[in-house]
Amino acid sequence: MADRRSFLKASALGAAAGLPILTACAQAEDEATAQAPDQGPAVRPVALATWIHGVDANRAAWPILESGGRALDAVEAGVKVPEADPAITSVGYGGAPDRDGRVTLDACIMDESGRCGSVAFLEHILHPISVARRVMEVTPHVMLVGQGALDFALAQGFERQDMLTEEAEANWRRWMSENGVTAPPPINAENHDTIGMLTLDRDGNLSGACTTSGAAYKYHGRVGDSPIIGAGLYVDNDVGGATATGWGEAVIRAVGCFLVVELMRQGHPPDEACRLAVERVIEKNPDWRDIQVGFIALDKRGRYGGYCIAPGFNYAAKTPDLDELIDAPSRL
Ligand code: SD4
Repeated sequence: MADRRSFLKASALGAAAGLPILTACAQAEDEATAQAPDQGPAVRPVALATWIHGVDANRAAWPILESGGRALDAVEAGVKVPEADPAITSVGYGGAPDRDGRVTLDACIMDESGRCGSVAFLEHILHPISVARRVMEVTPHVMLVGQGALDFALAQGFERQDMLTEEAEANWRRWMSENGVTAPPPINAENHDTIGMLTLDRDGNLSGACTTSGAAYKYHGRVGDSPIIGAGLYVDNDVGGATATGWGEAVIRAVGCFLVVELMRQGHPPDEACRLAVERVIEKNPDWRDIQVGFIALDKRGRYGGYCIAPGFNYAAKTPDLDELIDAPSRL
């Protein structure tokens, strides 16, 4: 990894010096093994996912990627793992409810051709990411919300189920009695562990997915960044993909993931693109010292990186050569 990090640094210096990194990428992107002198070999496949639960998500995605399967199938399979895990309290089943005690889910998915699907404020469905994919594949729309999203899911054969676990309900009741109905949702690094995931398959195609139960004890009806294309997730198969975690309102204000991808398009390597996007979030959010926002990014060549405001954010990376959890560098 040390070598990889120094290679990323070298690329960052190249970008700063105005070297034609993007042009080199574009020329090389059809050849999995192509090498630009200052970039090293392209790496495929790659799975990248936020937080420690990203390790298992990557492992669930890996058999698909390794056998030459599609990035889209891999990214969906990956994020379904935390969606179904009751121990993960801000994704899917077992996620913290809103202040009315209802678990409302946000998710989106994007494929290599720029198609995307999204659901927001969706209740009672174990795998919102699969509903988002269905929105993408069988409707002319990008986004369905609330009751309409639920009706669509049920009509598509998804089962209705209770998503509030006993433990999540007990925590919610305790928080409400200690804080009252008008308190803002708790804002700290631990409150944010959405899964955002990016995959690059053996054919060189990228996909991404992001799914969450959102900020704990949010106002009923609140939607965060995670289902919003460009904010919580963005993929451009010519360039790379990015996904976000943290205080969604701050990410939305900066259109964070679109920004990360555009920075990569300008030639910044993924880690530097994430850092610059965090700087933008900081510029746009005067309360930035009190919040957490983290981005991860994966480019077309299999290079990846992450950056966040406050220490504590980590992400998982898996390639043919490594399977690791990385502490993202932070501004604070
Ligand atoms: C949101 N970005 O709804 C998400 C929060 C998050 O775990 O990361 N939650 O704002």
